[in-house]
Amino acid sequence: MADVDTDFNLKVVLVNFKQCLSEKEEVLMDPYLTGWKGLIKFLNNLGAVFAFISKDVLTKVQIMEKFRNSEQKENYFSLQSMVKYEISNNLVDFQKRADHPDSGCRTILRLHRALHWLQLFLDGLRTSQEDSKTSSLCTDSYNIALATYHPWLIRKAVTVAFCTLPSRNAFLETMNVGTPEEAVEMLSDAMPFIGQVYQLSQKLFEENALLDLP
Ligand code: 1PZ
Repeated sequence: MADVDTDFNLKVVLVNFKQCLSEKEEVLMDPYLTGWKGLIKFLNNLGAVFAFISKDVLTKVQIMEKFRNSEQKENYFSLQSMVKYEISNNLVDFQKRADHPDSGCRTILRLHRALHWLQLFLDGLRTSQEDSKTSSLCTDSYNIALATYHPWLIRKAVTVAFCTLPSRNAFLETMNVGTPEEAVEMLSDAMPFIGQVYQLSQKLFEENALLDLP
């Protein structure tokens, strides 16, 4: 595959999620988006069948980058400042998408749910037996974290895409951090940070009744 990015290294990507965590327990937007852009690259390396997924993530990252490049950029410095700003200025559609169809809050909520999937999947991969099926680990995490939010057609397409995934060890090698054992070690180091980013965001969205935004 000519367009495979051989410089790619999942460790570098996951470090961005560590950098999201501020001393004030905020989740910083820029490293969050950089982390997602790295995950898009990783997804693209897995094959064309994942293009419809990476395209959706890219669209969402671009929505957020536009806010970060606008006059309101300071308000989008962290997830916490974004929520405060958008809610106090009535910039969030709560019932159905209308005046603010692409608010930062609803856009980040989609990425936040996907981060939950990622956390469950990578933890599953890390703790699974060598002969475990990547597609089953993927499907199990998907059913817990994302499936309820997707219509039938997407659920079907996702299941088909999962079936093309390589074996557990081959998948760990696509992370480009060495042997499968070294990849597992890297995941053990990195996953707590993803977990913390997820928990802080979940708390924020929960406290502001943002978990069901249309
Ligand atoms: C290793 C294999 C990667 C599998 C990725 C598993 C996640 C499947 C997600 C399927 C998304 C399908 C395309 C678009 C769906 C959108 O409708 C939804 C809701 O957005 P809306 O329509 O409301 O604007 N988008 C999402 O749910 C975001 C999904 C992001 C998935 C990120 C995957 C991260 C990959 C990391 C690679 C290790």
